[in-house]
Amino acid sequence: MSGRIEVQVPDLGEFEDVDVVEILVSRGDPVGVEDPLIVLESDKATMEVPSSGAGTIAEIRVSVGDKVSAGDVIVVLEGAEGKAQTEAAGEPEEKKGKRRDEAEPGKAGEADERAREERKPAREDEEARADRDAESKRPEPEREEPVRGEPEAEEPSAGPRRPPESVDETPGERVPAHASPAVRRFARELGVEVEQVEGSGPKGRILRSDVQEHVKRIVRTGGGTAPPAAAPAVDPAKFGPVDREPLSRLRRTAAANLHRAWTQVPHVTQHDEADVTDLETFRAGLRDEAGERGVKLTPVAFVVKASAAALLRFERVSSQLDASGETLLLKRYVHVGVAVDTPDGLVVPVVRDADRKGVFELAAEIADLAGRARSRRLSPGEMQGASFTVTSLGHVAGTGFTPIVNAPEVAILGVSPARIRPVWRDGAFVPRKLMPLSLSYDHRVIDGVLAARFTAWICEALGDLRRLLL
Ligand code: CAO
Repeated sequence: MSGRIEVQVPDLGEFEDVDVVEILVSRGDPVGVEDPLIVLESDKATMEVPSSGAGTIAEIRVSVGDKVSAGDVIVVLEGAEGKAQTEAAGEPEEKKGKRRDEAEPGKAGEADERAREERKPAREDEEARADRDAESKRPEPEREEPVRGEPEAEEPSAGPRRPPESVDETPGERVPAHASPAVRRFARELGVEVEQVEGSGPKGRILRSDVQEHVKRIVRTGGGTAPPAAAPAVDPAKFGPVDREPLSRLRRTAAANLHRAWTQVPHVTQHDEADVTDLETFRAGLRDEAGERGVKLTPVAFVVKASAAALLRFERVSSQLDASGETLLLKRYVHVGVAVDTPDGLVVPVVRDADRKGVFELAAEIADLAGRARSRRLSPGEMQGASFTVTSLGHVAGTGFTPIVNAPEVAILGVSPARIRPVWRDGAFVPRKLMPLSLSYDHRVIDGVLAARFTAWICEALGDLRRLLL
């Protein structure tokens, strides 16, 4: 028979006035026998209503939020082949069993199979839309769908109609992995096991946005590891007066970069101390000459100089991983970034070819870059292309810190204030000026031994500047 078929809600047993929570088809969709049309949800169960015939959806008579009972018309099929479902409402179980047999693959006919294939994209759009609506309006329905790579032969259109499933209603207890068919399909497409997703919908149901958040967290944390639970939202104004200070664009950008580097780069920090007693004597002796040149010669210029020399000797520290993470790009230049503290946040201008510059030139360039960073007059190009970064708190305080690698670079050297300390030498304590250095590095690229040798080499060079000539 071919013509129009009104598909009705089948016998729902004890249920009446059941909520329509999802429409799985759109007008114009071709459907096959037993293809799910809508999802119903009572307070105890959810179920799909399958099509009783094959054809094209001419009308959809229900909307999400409607209440339906057995016999209500859901959709009208055009060019339909199959039986009007008038009989289905209240038909005896044996008959339903027979109808299920008719719908088995091979028996439903090739036309049905083709129809199912053709309508997939349109239906998925509809599902996606329905899910988005659902997130703001209603609880998500549940239905068993193949997960974890179960074969597509489990497609609902080919399988028997499922009876209503009972839902654990224990108050406060989270029902595991409740998600709509569309959400489960969406999760499958992204390779996500829906059981792993934390549901934020009513009764812990998993929404499309939960799957998206889950994937975002995995990407942010570099994959594999379980995402940390979000910090609880606490309103500090409950405990006293609070002022609000919007973050500058620069701070927000820096925060995003720091967070990405912190979560994606496996960091280790190597601490060491440089004996800068002789360096400080030498630096003090250069004060007049530096003044004549209009330069303030601070320890930072010496640290940059020693780092540049070390980078020439330890080429792996001057590298980065390519996008695939499988190839190391060794940089045949020595551009050193110097972190500058500005009122708007941290900025890292870059001293080009630091290995070819003397300490006066380095000191002048660092002062110039720092001054322009603070007055926001750096060009973007002046903050790019570093092979390594030096970050100094030497003018502030502290005995060491763990800087965050300025990715895609693989190492950063933190400098803390030099202080006179007792050092055991030749059977006695002698006063020496020691400067703490903290090298944070990307452990994917740099092994601990390399990091220790690299840092020790810088300490030796700062301890005896003649080493820079070797
Ligand atoms: N030990 C002892 N004294 C040090 C020192 C050290 N390691 N490093 C610098 N100093 C002294 C300088 O000699 C100078 O002393 P005088 O004024 O007596 O001559 C004083 O500290 C101030 O130096 P400065 O700040 O003018 O210049 P600088 O070369 O030391 O630093 C710059 C320049 C741009 C690196 C610095 O101003 C800056 O912005 N640092 C902040 C970096 C930062 O915030 N990093 C983030 C850390 S977390 O990743």
